[in-house]
Amino acid sequence: MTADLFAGLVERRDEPLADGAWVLRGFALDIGQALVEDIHAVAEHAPFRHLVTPGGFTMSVAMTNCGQLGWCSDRRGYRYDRIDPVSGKPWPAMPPRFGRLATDAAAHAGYDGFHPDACLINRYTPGSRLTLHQDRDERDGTQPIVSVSLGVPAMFQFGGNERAGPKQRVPLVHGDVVVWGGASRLAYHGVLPLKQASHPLTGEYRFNITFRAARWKAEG
Ligand code: MD3
Ligand code: FE
Repeated sequence: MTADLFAGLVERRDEPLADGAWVLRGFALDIGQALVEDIHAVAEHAPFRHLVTPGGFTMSVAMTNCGQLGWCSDRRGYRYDRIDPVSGKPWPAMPPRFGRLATDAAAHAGYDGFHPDACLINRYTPGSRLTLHQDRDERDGTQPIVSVSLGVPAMFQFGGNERAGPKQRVPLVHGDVVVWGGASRLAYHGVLPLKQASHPLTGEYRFNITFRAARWKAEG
């Protein structure tokens, strides 16, 4: 109810973030509740879990996946896998609403024909964070990544192509979509520790969905 009330009041606008990267404010706002319901449906089949990094640290962010390929981490490394190692079964299919949103958002930012085969869902509780990293487990750097923020707001950190370079801080709130491509595709980024807060649709949680074309390879 509250979400619907605000849906018409929050501004939709496109903000350039860096070369090739756009923040589409409120792009997913009108389907926010449906997306949260889809996340819960995915998590019934592939529960959220805390992955271990190759260095032996347990991540504070809980993760699950849907779509053909899921991002996995353990002591052996990072990889994309067709099978959920927890259930031993393929990841749940990507909800049709997810695929449409990813393709529409990418096209809106100038990346036509984006068809993700991998969808990683991150779940944050107060204090959860993602330390500065690059996303480079995908085969083709010409394909963008689309990310959707839901629930409690977070402070995103966005740097350049070197870990030690200058960083901008970008607040991301419920319904915001970010498209990362082109010259920004290998930029360092992270999420600062989530603050304690409550959102009418997610309680104390923040969810972030990222869409990737993990195995996609350009012709020629
Ligand atoms: C910048 N997730 O799952 S996507 C991740 O809020 C991740 O959970 C963030 O970073 C989160 O890997 C939001 C942000 C993102 C993704 C890909 C990028 C930023 C990027 C690629 C290049 C530059
Ligand atoms: Fe990332």
